[in-house]
Amino acid sequence: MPAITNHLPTAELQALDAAHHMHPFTANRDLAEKGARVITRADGVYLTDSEGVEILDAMAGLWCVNIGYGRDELAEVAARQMRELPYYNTFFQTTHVPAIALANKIAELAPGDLNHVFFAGGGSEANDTNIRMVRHYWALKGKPTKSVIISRTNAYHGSTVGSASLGGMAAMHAQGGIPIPDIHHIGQPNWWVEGGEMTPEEFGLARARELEDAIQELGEERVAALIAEPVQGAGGVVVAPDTYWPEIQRICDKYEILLIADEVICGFGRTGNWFGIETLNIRPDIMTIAKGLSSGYAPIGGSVVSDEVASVIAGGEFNHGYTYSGHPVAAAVALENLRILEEEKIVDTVRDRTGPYLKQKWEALADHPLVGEARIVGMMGSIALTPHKQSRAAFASDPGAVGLICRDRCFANSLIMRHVGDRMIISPPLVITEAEIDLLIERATRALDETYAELKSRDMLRPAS
Ligand code: PXG
Repeated sequence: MPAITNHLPTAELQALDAAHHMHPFTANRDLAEKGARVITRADGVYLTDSEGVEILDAMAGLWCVNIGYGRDELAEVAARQMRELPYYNTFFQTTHVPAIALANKIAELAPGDLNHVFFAGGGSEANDTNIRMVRHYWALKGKPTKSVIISRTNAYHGSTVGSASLGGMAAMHAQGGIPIPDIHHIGQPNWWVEGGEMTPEEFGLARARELEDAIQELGEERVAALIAEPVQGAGGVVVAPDTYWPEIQRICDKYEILLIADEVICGFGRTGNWFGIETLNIRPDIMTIAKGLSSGYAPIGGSVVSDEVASVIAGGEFNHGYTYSGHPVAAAVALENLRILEEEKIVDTVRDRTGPYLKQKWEALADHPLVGEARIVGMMGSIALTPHKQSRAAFASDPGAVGLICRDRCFANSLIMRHVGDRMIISPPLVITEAEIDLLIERATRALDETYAELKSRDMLRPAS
């Protein structure tokens, strides 16, 4: 076999990829026919593919490359750590400096009494930890019947059996025998799609009260926790109406249930504060973290746990842990990433300067004939595509068909903007500059114009009846 390097022609790399690599969330036979896009390098907010095309990555990889690509400091820290101590575990009454330092740093950054970290390899594993930890917590408190975890439709919490059960993605639940028992879903606060005749404010309250209804229906003595993303990411950057979170917090305070904030996307500056819970004024008992923790340079996640929960769990042995919990190289890389985020005031810049700049430009996209609402919090934004704004109509075509056309027009314009159904989403690196934001908006507008023209010519600008 020839050495597989960047220098092989694209078609050859694609054939080798198709022969042996199974892609996540992909119809692999279809992809094998088309050939996967091969990314060869990246710097700042730009990717370069195997054809030498430079692409503006408005998704920061998978919502994770918060400090942008190409930061040598992280590579150097990783190399140093690999030489010094490439691996050791934190089981069996042992620890190491990177895990100690990272846990302390996270405790310092996390608000309130979220002072204890249980490490995992990523967000899915961390949410599996959360399932077991909250159930074990209640068992230790003498309330073993409190095992139901409430989540929301269209939520994404990961792909393991446990975390996908927490998630509210119907297409995922249709495969592989999930959900596991004792997971209950309530409606998502997606006013654009599901708000009907209600105002956003009325709808936000109504959806939050589904939590209270569920607790009453299931019985408080059965409910362990609610898990929710401060802003739903993979579900389409769904920003809840302003009335939603205060009501959810009121209900969590009133009943004896734990609140788990899944900060895998929102954490580490994405919403313009260190954590989404600060932007939305939420007081959770546990936070799930991953992605921006290391800016994706190394796989690491974790559960950040309150003093109260940690002290109950500390009472005995919690029979849970991963080979790579607190992996020294990943932890050292994450620590260096946090240093850069902090010292270069990247979160402050998003909150005070680039975030408001992007918001103004992004919201102006709502003037485009194809765009209904445009929502954005910090550096995560979405636009709803619609054939008729006033009625918030869906398209007559299959859900996602228009989004896919727009996604392809984005690629053709060297912009990575994702689609979730007929919603387009962005989540750029937090280091994106004003000039790069201008370019992002210029390319997005061109993609929208081209999509509009294509829909017109194919007679697809029709609302669903
Ligand atoms: N929670 C949230 C809120 C996430 O967004 C996870 C947990 C799981 O994390 P790991 O590290 O196990 O993947 C995620 C991950 C997409 C997409 O298509 C989003 C995620 C992962 C893959 C694809 O938007 N989010």
